[in-house]
Amino acid sequence: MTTTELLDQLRANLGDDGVLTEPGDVAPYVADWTGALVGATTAVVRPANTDGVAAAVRLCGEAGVAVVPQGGNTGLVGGAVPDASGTQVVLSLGRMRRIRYVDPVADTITVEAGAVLHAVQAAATAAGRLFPLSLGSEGSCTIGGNISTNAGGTAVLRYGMMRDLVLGLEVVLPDGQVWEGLRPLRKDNTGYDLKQLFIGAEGTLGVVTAAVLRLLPATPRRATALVALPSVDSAVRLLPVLRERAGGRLTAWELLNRQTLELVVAHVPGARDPFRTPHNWYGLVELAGSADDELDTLLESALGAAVAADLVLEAVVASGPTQRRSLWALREGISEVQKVEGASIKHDVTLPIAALPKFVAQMAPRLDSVLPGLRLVTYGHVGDGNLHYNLSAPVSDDAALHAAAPELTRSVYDAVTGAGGSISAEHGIGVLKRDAAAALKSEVENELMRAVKRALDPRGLMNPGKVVPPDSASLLVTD
Ligand code: FAD
Ligand code: 2HG
Ligand code: ZN
Repeated sequence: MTTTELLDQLRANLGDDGVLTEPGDVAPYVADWTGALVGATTAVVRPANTDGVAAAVRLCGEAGVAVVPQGGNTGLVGGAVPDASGTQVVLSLGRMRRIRYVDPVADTITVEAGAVLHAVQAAATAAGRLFPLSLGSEGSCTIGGNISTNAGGTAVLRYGMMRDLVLGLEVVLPDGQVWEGLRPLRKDNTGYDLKQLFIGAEGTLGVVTAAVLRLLPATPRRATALVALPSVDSAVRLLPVLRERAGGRLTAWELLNRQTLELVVAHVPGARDPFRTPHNWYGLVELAGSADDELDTLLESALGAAVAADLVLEAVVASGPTQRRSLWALREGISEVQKVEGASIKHDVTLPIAALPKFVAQMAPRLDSVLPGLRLVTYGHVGDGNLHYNLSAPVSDDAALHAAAPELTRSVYDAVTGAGGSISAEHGIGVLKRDAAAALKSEVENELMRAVKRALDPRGLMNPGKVVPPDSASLLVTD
């Protein structure tokens, strides 16, 4: 089949508005959120339902054309954008946004893959329940993308990653068949748990078209505080104190360094440092509970104990929803701010939590000796052992960062793996981390991944070049 014939067939199946080819129309789909990766595409297809997805995948297969699934295109590792060849087709789930069904007895919500996370949270709230996944990108990322990246975010400490919230999936397989796994069952031990293969597969094994998700009890009460910390060590030692005092109500325990706070205050309109004096480290803690929970009292007494134990220097407890939102804005504005501050490198790493203080202490002088003036934008989900150990270029010197990037990243990855950590905690592998991840895994593990890929996608047409280790893993760390 020629490209023209493929486009004709796609239009016949999906309608004219289901196939975009004009450069201005496809532009938003071929560049990633950071703007650093820009590919090209034959067409962007936008099916309106599962049959349309199956038809598009089948037709692309007949033409031998690769398919790149895309949700909200907020991914940070280049998984959702096509390569530069111009031969791949982007399959956007953007028209499949229906919330199909909320079941208050089974405590589930069934949604199409293109549903935006915020809309799913809102539907759960309207039903008096909670869908707890919480990301800075929740206004544009989709459930299909969250499933395909096994997204994390700020409430993992209490509710787990996306994988923990998925009960069933509907998936269009690389040959166009539909796998009907859209089951709401909490117990189903009938062999391999196939849905797990597609969670975190970043679109390399099929296209997720719908999901049944778990709902949780609503948490209308919140207590939130920003605390000034003497060190990363105090952030780590505070975790058991907070857990002991707040039990299951502890929902978020986030960390940021002074550099990060300064950038946010400089760029986010209305953002301000709530403390009178600067501190090296800050923690954002949130408890959430039912209407009867006395969370402010609980949080204040936990923080009082922390101050007495010299783990906290000072604290600001939000007096209401407005102040709560402004404290969260200091945390959630970081990605945007780093984007406007010039070139940066993202290191989404996880370590055993007790290893974080040593990691942070040893990295600063090591990286500064590689590139003096480098800005360490260190923050993340400290309660999960997950740091965004991001690096921003020295002021007005993006070229220096680009030149030093391989050495900086190698140094970070060496320290992370030396401490038993992982180089991708929650963003995935995509194209940016594929070779680095392969170089750090055993050949047994790499070959298992290739075998799974071959079994489901023998022709290698589903999001090729992403996640799966190349045949001989390059030992070079490239990002
Ligand atoms: P996309 O970017 O469109 O795609 C991501 C990957 O999934 C790609 O490989 C794509 O091919 C595949 N894919 C998408 N939809 C499907 C589908 N239906 N079927 C099969 N494959 C599919 N991530 C976190 O984990 N935690 C955070 O706290 C967090 N915060 C963020 C904050 C900001 C400001 C930004 C920009 C990003 C953040 N992210 C975070 C990263 C990103 O939002 C998540 O990875 C999110 O899950 C991606 O969803 P998406 O719909 O945008 O997916
Ligand atoms: C966060 O926790 C996200 O804010 C984004 O995972 C991290 O932009 C980043 O590097
Ligand atoms: Zn994160």
